[in-house]
Amino acid sequence: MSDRSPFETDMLTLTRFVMEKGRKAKGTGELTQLLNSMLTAIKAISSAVRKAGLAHLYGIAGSVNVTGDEVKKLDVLSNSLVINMLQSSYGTCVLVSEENKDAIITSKEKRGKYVVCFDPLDGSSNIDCLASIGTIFAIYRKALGEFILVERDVKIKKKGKIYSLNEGYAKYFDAATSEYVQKKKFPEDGSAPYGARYVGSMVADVHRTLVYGGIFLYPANQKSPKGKLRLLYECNPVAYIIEQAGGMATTGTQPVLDVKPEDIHQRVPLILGSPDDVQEYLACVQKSQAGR
Ligand code: P6P
Repeated sequence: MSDRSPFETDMLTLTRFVMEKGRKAKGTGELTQLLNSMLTAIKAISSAVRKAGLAHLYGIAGSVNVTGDEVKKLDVLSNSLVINMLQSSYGTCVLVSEENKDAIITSKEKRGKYVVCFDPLDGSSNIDCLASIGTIFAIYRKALGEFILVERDVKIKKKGKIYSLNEGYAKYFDAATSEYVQKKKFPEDGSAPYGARYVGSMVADVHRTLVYGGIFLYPANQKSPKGKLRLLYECNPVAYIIEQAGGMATTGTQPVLDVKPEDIHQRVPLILGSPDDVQEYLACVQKSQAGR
């Protein structure tokens, strides 16, 4: 293993990949600059998370965000890092952050053509126990509203062997979810039961689902009648990636990506993963709705 840093070699870093693709696209370079600014913010967040224990960055920042989640010090730091880096990229016009009640409008002199919606530190409830956490972001070009694919050729398995949801809320589950979980634990065809995995950081649970296959569920339940996850900066980004990889992402009644946003912090139920697994869940929904 070379002891030289990536900067001394021609190792393809993500920064270099973005610049290579940007050059080939022969565009204005605005998206390249925006992506590299985002990457710099994420590297700074990653560094802060690694040093959090030493830098006393653990613990609650003493406030709650717009959707009622306790805000941790690293949340506050991560949010300001992303906002500052994105606005200084001269590529954004509007920012939507999980940590800010209102959309953030970029000043005229720094304004560009992209809207960026992000959760600066997803999974923050797991910060203190060092579980996987991460930054989720979606880039919408002003007036087109499309995601920019930044990773090619990733494909999800047609069917997996893992189901992922918070079973602590079993008492709140609707009939379809209860039936589906029962099928995973006690398969009627005598096949092996599914494994259960739940990190509690969507970014980690969805990434594992993409890589290993299976299904992630944060459905509506009696505790969260509309689901918990936010459409613009949690559900849409991961739904797009999963669909691009050949998977499915649904609210239980419609594809996530077909939902017309009504509020920047709107919540929707989210069920996503391998197509055969999501279809099996939808069959439980249809059965429940038919009252069978
Ligand atoms: P629960 C993290 O706080 C988060 O927003 C998502 O990353 C995660 O999937 C979900 O909430 C976990 O919620 O209710 O299971 O603790």
